[in-house]
Amino acid sequence: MMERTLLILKPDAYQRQLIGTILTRIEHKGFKLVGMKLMKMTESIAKQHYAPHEGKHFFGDLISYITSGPCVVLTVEGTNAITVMRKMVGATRGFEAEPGTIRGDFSLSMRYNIIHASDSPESAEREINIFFSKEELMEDSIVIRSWIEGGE
Ligand code: 3AN
Repeated sequence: MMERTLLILKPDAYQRQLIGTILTRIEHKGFKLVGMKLMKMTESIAKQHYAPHEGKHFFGDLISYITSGPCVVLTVEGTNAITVMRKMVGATRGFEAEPGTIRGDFSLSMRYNIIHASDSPESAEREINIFFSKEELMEDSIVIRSWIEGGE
């Protein structure tokens, strides 16, 4: 099933200059980038995004971290994008994530775990709408197909 999911390459990924490496994995897997922004999240946007964790003991630290530096926010599209990206991302805690996953290869930490990926179709829709307007999401498959097929 064609799906879209929201990814956040977090401030630790930016600081460690891993953005290109992670984007390469996502593109090589076959996902299409349909939305992409470099942004330093405001506290208000961060709280909206992490609303399901409000009240938890780590909420304050989570908001401080995600607003501490630039993030790359993406919407990607492809077959079963939500499940497949969660597999590619790996377990929440870097020290538990399997080698070969993004967290497994690049993080040992629970908080500084490089990347966020939506965990369900409902979260994906909610999260995409926080970061992207309809006009900011590319509807480009026809253009790309004509290139691949050697059209004008
Ligand atoms: P995931 O990012 O794997 O979906 P969530 O949604 O459970 O994980 O948690 C969101 C973020 O909150 C995690 N990426 C992590 O940075 C932080 N977090 C989750 N659980 C804890 C915890 N028990 N203590 C500190 N930080 C946590």
